[in-house]
Amino acid sequence: MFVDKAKIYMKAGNGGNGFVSFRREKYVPNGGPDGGDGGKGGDIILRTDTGMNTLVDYKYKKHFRAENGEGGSKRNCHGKNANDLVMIVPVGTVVKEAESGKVIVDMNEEHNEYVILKGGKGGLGNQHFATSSRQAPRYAERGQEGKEIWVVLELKTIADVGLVGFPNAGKSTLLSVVTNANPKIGNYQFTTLTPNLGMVTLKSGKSFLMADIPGLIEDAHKGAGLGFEFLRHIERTKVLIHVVDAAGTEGRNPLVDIEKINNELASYSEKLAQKPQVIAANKIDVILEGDDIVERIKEEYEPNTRVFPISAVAHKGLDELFNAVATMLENSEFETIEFEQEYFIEDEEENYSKFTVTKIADDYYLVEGRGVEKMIGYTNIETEQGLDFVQKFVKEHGIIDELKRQGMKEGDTVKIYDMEFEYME
Ligand SMILES: Nc1nc2c(ncn2[C@@H]2O[C@H](COP(=O)(O)OP(=O)(O)OP(=O)(O)O)[C@@H](O)[C@H]2O)c(=O)[nH]1
Ligand SMILES: [Mg+2]
Repeated sequence: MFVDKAKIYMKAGNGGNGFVSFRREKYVPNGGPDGGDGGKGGDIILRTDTGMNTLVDYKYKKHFRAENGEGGSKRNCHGKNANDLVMIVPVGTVVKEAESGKVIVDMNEEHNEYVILKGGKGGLGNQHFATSSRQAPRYAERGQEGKEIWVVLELKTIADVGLVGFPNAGKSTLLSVVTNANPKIGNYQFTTLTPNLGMVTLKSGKSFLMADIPGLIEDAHKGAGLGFEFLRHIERTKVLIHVVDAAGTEGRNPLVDIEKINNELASYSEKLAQKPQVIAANKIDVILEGDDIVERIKEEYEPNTRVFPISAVAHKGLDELFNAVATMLENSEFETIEFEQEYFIEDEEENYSKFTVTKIADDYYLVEGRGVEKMIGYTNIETEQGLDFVQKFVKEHGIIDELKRQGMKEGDTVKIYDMEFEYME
């Protein structure tokens, strides 16, 4: 089965919690804090493997979670870091955020390993929170939550040459006669349902990879037919061979066909429309005598786009066509088409500045958030300086504004982790 799209969920491991404990030794009545740190949660890593060429592995199993880090323990014992979860994808997989469709990473040849989700950091044990005036901190940091995300994996085959054209134009036939690929060929529309790939090897020994996709029809970009979905497979090919049924065996006008396909390409993307193209005027074995259709196509499109009369079935004109394509591949400078990152998984900083305020009773509010928690952990609020610092922090981070918005008045209590404050204007 050829699966070229999959929607999956992934979550990095949570960090282990820091630990609260105190040394107990003979002859030492009140030992210092010795709670160890939590271990780091596992990352989710994407890795390409050239031996893999479909996304079938992601069709049935859809949830992927990396392990959580172990909690810290007494006697400064550090919790174990979790193993990373490595997910293997085919080369050419583009990973997009599921909801927005924005690109996170393009797993092309150069980008063969990518940490998509970082595991949560382990929380610090209480040993880190001792200060000269606060020697027995009963506080330890919680492990950071591993990030999670739904993504769509899309396999965009990396072929040098792509075949486009109406259904029944002879694309699959052409692929089958010059490569060892064995695509389905039939005299009915949409014989090809999934993309096919084949290696073309010329007499000169040169070779390139060619992709055949289902036929396009007019209004394909509005959802008609099948082919439009598959255009992404030829988005990064270097040259397009536009196959047209020059004999008009289905009663259509080849000149109109070419124009319609070009319009469909342009409505998919400007890049596709601008791609170097040659026209393969196919089925010349059945063109009626005296029909000058090939000349008329040439008149319309040459010299910008070269036109090659061929017969895929009768193996006519194929050397000329493919030699010209090979020369185009050789002589032109092609930028490697890479999909640039458009979606950035929320970074640390942002995470730290987030907080939530919950109204628990009429005069009682709860403030939570990683940045807030850390601030409280580090601050010795038993000193005036420490208290000042907390006040400044909650003001500057918009926490007071939010509390007021939820109705806090003078005299109400605000709980921030293990601290309670009375609000005064
Ligand atoms: N006479 C003649 N028939 C051809 C030639 N090339 C292909 N055909 C026929 O045209 C029909 C369609 O060929 P396919 O190769 O399946 O066409 P396709 O473009 O891949 O079609 P879709 O997969 O539906 O998009 C088949 O019956 C082929 O035998 C040719 O050069 N001459
Ligand atoms: Mg086909």
